[in-house]
Amino acid sequence: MSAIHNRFKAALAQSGAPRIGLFMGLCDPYCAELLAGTGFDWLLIDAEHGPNDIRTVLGQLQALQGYPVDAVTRVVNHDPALIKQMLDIGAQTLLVPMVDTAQQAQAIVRATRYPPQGIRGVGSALARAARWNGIPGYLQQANDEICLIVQAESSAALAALDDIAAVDGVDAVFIGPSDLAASMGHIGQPDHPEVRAAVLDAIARVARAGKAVGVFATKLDAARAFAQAGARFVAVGTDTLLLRQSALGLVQAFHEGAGQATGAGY
Ligand code: 3PY
Ligand code: MG
Repeated sequence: MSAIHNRFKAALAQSGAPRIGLFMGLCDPYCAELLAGTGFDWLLIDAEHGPNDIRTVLGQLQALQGYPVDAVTRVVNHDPALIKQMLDIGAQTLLVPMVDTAQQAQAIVRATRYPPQGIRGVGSALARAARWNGIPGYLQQANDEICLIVQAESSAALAALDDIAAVDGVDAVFIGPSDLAASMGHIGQPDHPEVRAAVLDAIARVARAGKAVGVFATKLDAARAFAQAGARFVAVGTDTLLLRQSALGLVQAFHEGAGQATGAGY
């Protein structure tokens, strides 16, 4: 197996149980490493909405390395220069938000590939991805080991979904119910029945196109329904809300005199 084998890409290409993931917005390697051993199949380093930069993404990639969990990095936009930096620090699986057309998807594919397939600049001597020229054959193998996931999260994207899914080099399409809800006139209601129906329809269409499909689920019943409909990877929460909700619950339990465990052991 090559030194840069992309385990997540390989898993998406196979059938099997859906891969369960968590979005990380705490932007910290220490938190990422804590989560790495909790049983999730993949963890999303969110540089779209989380206050991440290249250095904080780098620290989280390093923290996850060696754990039985796959890192997915969400970039903030489609900028090829930013994508190049993310790839160079070792992000191999990218989630790119707000992809509304096949043309945009094609341009993003090209940003992730070295020539002749794309336009990624060559800087392997400076790149952790190549272990600073320490991985023989990195430049020749890198294109094949990139996993590109584009996000469809608007009515326009759903209208163009078949064309987006058909783009060569797009490994998977990820449906974003929150932005989709906003686009459909139901902002703040990702579980609205019309949004849920649109998500289920999108999952079926991407699966029919022969591409892997992922989705974010705000409720576990939705996660199960999406997996049943064919989603190959499902995010079931965020680290920010896990921390906030358990903090709120602990304070509330104290004030109510309930016997909830404190997570003692310290
Ligand atoms: C969305 O729901 O809009 C997201 O980007 C995350 O799933
Ligand atoms: Mg979104």
